[in-house]
Amino acid sequence: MASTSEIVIAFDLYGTLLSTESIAKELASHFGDEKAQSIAALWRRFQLEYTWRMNSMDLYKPFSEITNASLKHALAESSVTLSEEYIGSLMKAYDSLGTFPDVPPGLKIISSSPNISAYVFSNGTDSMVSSSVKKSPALSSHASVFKDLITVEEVRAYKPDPKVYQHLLKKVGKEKDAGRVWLVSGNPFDIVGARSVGMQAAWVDRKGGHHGEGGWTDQLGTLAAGGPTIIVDGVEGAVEGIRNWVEDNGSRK
Ligand SMILES: *[C@@H]1O[C@H](CO)[C@@H](O)[C@H](O)[C@H]1NC(C)=O
Ligand SMILES: *[C@@H]1O[C@H](CO)[C@@H](O)[C@H](O)[C@H]1NC(C)=O
Ligand SMILES: *[C@H]1O[C@H](CO)[C@@H](O)[C@H](O)[C@H]1NC(C)=O
Repeated sequence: MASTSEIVIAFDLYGTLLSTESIAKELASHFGDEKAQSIAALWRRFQLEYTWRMNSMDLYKPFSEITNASLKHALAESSVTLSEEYIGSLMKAYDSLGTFPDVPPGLKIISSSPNISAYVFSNGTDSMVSSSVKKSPALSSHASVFKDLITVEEVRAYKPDPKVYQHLLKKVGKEKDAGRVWLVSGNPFDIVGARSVGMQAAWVDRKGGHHGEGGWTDQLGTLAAGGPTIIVDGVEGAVEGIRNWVEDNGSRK
């Protein structure tokens, strides 16, 4: 029983463990709240769109270059410009992001649970992800919880390309046992991607219940292998929810 009870959890980094709110605030100091919000939303949209377009074209560039180019697209759509220097400082801000409040208690549970193995799993590059984890004031004190920082750099493709999740499964030694590996992510496309290679997935819906927004609305799962295994309100809820799910379903295989 002991050997079958290991729980492997891979956490998405940006938007799941680390909040990019400080970057939006930085933009707000430059453009005012309203404009900054629409630029940040466009930036995020183009960032995702660019990674998916690169996947479709079978091309790869590091995430920092995607981020840089997609910001310029968002600025151009909004008819504003920023100096290269300022863009550089915005991108540096990725090294000092804060965690969401539910993250430290979740990681604390993991640090006292020998049967949980935790990983960071990101489409950033190795160096970007390791600076984000080590330099984030809030996350660095918990960095030892993670057994490894796994990125897409070696695979040269972005989520939700199945190669990316297969790389994760290989790195955690569960290539033949995807159903025992969990992804925790706030990104619906990431959840659907993980499910379609047979992994379990906990979707972090921080808006759920708070503002009457939130809830799983993504429909692509109905055309693929389904949506989230469980829906949770944060990282602490994810760790608890996964533990409960494994206890209820663990003997099933
Ligand atoms: C993991 O360990 C905790 C105690 O640290 C225990 O409550 C839980 O049942 C274990 N889970 C599994 C799946 O073995
Ligand atoms: C962003 O891209 C431009 C080229 O378009 C390059 O000159 C600049 O150094 C890049 N900035 C960062 C921070 O990577
Ligand atoms: C991928 O990772 C980047 C950087 O790790 C992050 O900003 C984003 O939320 C993730 N989602 C994408 C683009 O797949």
